[in-house]
Amino acid sequence: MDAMDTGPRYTPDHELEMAVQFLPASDSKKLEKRKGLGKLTIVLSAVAFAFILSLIIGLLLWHYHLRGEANIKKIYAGSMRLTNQAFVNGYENPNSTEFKDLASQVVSQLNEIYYKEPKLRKNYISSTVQAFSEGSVIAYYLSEFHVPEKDQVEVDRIISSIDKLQGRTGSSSRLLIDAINYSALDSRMVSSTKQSTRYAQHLQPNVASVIESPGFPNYPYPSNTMVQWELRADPGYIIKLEFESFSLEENCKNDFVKVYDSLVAIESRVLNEICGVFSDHLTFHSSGNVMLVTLVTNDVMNFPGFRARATQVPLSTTTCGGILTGNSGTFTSPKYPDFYPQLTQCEWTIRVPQGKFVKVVFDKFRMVEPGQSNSVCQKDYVEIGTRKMCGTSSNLMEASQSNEMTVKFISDSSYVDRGFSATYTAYEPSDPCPLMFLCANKRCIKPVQKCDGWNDCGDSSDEKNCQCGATQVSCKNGFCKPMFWKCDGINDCGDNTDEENCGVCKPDEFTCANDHCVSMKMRCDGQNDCDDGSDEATCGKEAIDVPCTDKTYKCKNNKCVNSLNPECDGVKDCSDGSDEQNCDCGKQYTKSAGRIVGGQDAVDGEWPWQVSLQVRGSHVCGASIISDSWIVTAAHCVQDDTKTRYSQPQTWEAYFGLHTQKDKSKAEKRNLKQVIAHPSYNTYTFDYDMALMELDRPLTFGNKIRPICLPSPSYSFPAGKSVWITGWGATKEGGFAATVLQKAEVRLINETVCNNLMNGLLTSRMMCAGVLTGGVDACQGDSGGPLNSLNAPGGHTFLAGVVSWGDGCARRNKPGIYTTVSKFRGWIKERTGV
Ligand code: 4AZ
Repeated sequence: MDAMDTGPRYTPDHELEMAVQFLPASDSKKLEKRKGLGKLTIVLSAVAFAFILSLIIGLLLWHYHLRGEANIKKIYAGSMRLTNQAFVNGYENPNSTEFKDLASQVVSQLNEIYYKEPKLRKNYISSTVQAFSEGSVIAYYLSEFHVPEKDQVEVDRIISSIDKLQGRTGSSSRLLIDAINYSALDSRMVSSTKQSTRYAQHLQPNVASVIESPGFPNYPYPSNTMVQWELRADPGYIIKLEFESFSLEENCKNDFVKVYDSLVAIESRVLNEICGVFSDHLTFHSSGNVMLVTLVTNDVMNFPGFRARATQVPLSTTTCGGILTGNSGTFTSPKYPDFYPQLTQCEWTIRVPQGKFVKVVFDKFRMVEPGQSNSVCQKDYVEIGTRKMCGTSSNLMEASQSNEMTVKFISDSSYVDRGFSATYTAYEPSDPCPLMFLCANKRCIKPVQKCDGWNDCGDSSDEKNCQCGATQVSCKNGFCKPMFWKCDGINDCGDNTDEENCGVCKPDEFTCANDHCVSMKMRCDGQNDCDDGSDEATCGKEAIDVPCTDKTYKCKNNKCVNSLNPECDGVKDCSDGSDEQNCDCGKQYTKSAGRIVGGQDAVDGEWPWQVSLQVRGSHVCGASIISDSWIVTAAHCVQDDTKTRYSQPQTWEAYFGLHTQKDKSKAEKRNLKQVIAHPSYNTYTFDYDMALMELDRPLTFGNKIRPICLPSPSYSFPAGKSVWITGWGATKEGGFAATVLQKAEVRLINETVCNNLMNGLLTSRMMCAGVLTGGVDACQGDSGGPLNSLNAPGGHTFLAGVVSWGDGCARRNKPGIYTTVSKFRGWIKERTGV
């Protein structure tokens, strides 16, 4: 159950429109004087009168309309402590008499404060109390002003020093106040067109409350919405908020979640603003017994949203710092890898044996905060000696000149982050890196890592001043890179040297689809210089019919066009429009920006064509939906062994719309009617590793179940293109299968480069994808699943490959090998009609 449903729900948002006042009427005496004049005079007077009247109306319109527009609605969020009040339970419920009574006193007091200051009095509209919390009583409120643009800075200044004004309130007021906190409300929350909802929840001991964005997980959150969750814990407790799933739009300007250490959205109390996709720890702690979570969306794209668990945990003072001794050890910022608490100060003294020096390496380091310059670090930072460090870095290192080092960590009241995880080691001053290479940043790396093309030091010092060997490319900028990276479509040198002179065309030449080279000047000049028309493709005019080759796209009417990947790109290239037919495929209803090895949890519904093929209730292979009755998998998944007849349809159950293997109840299940392995599949070479499966009953497509697009035989997937692999396979070589569907981004790798890396084992029906540094790959159990390639112009995902084989998983220089689907387009059509 959504625990939030149990809390009081109210929508206090009021629409406060500008009050309109009229100017005094015209002077009536002047009008009386005009009585009794001659006809002409009367006519002239009437004309003059009409002129003056229209002038006055014009002036009035100008005054109210144009000048009124220059007034900007500003809402200030504030909190204050009422020192002479004691908290009663009724203050938690805005409908209670106690709440209303105290709220009206607070509003009167605020009115009194604002009326004292002419600049505020003039622009003040009204205030509303949002909530109260313990200690003595803290009041949270919003005050609305309509401020002319020119006065904004002044009003901001007065508001920021409001605590001085409150001292001047009349003695009649019953409330004694202090600890006033103010800031202008985030302008994205001010819009009057947003639907606004506020939920309140008092957490129960030992019970987690779940808060979810509206519609989660089945529907994307709504547009133009602001939802606030007001969370309270018992006195003496703080709130721990853990996001279990988080998928919002990448751009925080559009949609965002803000978490506040307050019950009103005061900027100085914001813990963080988050958007995009998170699959790792995203946990916040309040400093007191209240927290406010806000979700704000606009009308640009909606995403699945989030689910979070809120619990109350006992308040304990954060202990951190201390004395660290020995030759090595680790230490972290408080609560790492959760977000560190605000207003924290820690100090570690690292003392290593006499005669040795200290080296600290920060494996993880993140203290990012809006308004904080990474060179000055005035908000949250780590300080070692005179050096202050903030921002984010993966290779921070500090070394001492004695056997002692002091590391300080400081956080202020707003914005918290993940902090750091660090390792310290003692080193011999005369030999900082025994038998190792000493980087300029004092890191030690293995000698073989020097000049190997990889930036192992982090500061590239291991790749400088290198004599390139015969197996390396000499980059113009002095780096040496492995030869097999040459011409792989990726700029490894940094200055593109490794991608120049790739045996195709010179820099001032255009590479035709048929690999001919023509002068760049011939591109889009109206002449078919390449012979295949590719130099005239996508020049902003209609595609031209060209003789059919294996590089051209064949329309339904058997004519061929020269356009690159014309299918479903939103542009009609074929004269019969067939390139834009059958395009109800490859659309991601639920999309995010980023186990498979080195991947992350997919968002539920993100890969709606992903299938889990199971035998006796266990996941065995992946597959992809290509129509309501057919799926594609790998032939090696359907080879019989001594125990199981994988080639038989009755062995299998196929699950659709599945996210976590722990909950199959929500997924669609189908049995199979037939299994067709490619007749040329070779069990030794894995050549022709493709199979088709027909379902016993057609699927009904919805948001979480839909087909992927199949590429035509001419579809081009260039080396270097970023593609996604998905599956429930092992999360490391020899490891266990994933529970939640995993996704990982990899790149397509040049065929020649890959064949060299795979010792010549590639055939023309295989393609390679991976991250050559290692760490990201498909693995056992991902087989049969999709290699997803997004065609940006049309926004459709194409099935570039089927997970087939590899030399282990995620090893350096060992990409994953995939069956090239475009080579099987004819066979698929022949066997399935799709
Ligand atoms: C497998 O055993 C498997 N690293 C699939 C993919 C890869 C390796 C093994 C690629 O199903």
